[in-house]
Amino acid sequence: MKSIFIAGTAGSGKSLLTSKINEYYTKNGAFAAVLNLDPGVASLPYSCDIDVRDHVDIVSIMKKYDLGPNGAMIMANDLIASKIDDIKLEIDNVNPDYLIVDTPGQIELFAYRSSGPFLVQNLTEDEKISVFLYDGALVTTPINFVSIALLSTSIRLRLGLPTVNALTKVDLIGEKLKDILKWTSNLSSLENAIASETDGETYTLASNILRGLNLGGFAQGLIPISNVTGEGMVNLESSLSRMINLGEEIED
Ligand SMILES: Nc1nc2c(ncn2[C@@H]2O[C@H](COP(=O)(O)OP(=O)(O)OP(=O)(O)O)[C@@H](O)[C@H]2O)c(=O)[nH]1
Ligand SMILES: [Mg+2]
Repeated sequence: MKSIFIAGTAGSGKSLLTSKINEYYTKNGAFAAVLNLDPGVASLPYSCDIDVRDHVDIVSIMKKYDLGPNGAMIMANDLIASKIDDIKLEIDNVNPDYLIVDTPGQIELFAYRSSGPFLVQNLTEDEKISVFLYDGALVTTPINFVSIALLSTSIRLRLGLPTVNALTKVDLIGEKLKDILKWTSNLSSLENAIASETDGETYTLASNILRGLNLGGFAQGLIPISNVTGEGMVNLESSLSRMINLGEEIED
């Protein structure tokens, strides 16, 4: 069983992409299943094979412990981690070829608490990778792009998974896509874009962050996609196949 964790900023398109990848594998004759790890989600664009909401109820947690939504999310994630054996049993019962894991919207609560990385490391023993979603609607300015690249690097550090980077919502950003792709392939074009947008302390901070990010690599191979029009999905799917099957494409 190979697992694909879908991560990214709130609203970046994780759940919709989860459903598209599930459809893709199923259409190609593979046995795929979806695990929803978001205890707070009200509705999803796919039907879950395994759902943490069967194990924790965020509304009851808020009421019972008099917590706000973020406090309840933290407690819910810790509770999910404590139920890992039950969830693993469910995964083993389904036993798909591909397990696609939709992660919670509040990525910082998931990734920076110990429960998120614990779940990622221990839910399955086999190969796992992540897809990190850059929200196309967010990264249209150079400063936002650097900020999300910093977040994505930090999440990579926390989850410790080989990662495919994707840029979602390209159907909404028109000509900006060209700029974003230029920024990812040519560091000096991003530095120039930062210089033309800011100066003083913000410029110095952004340039220093960028230099640090560049040492570890960031936004590598960023794949533009639209979950709505399907644009770029073929590229994402082959990139996933290459990474997860170590070069072996799944058969049509
Ligand atoms: N135009 C466009 N809209 C998208 C795309 N991907 C997602 N959306 C929309 O963006 C909104 C959020 O999508 P979700 O899939 O729920 O995003 P998410 O990352 O799972 O959101 P949270 O779990 O709440 O953080 C929905 O209204 C989607 O229809 C895309 O590629 N293009
Ligand atoms: Mg979601």
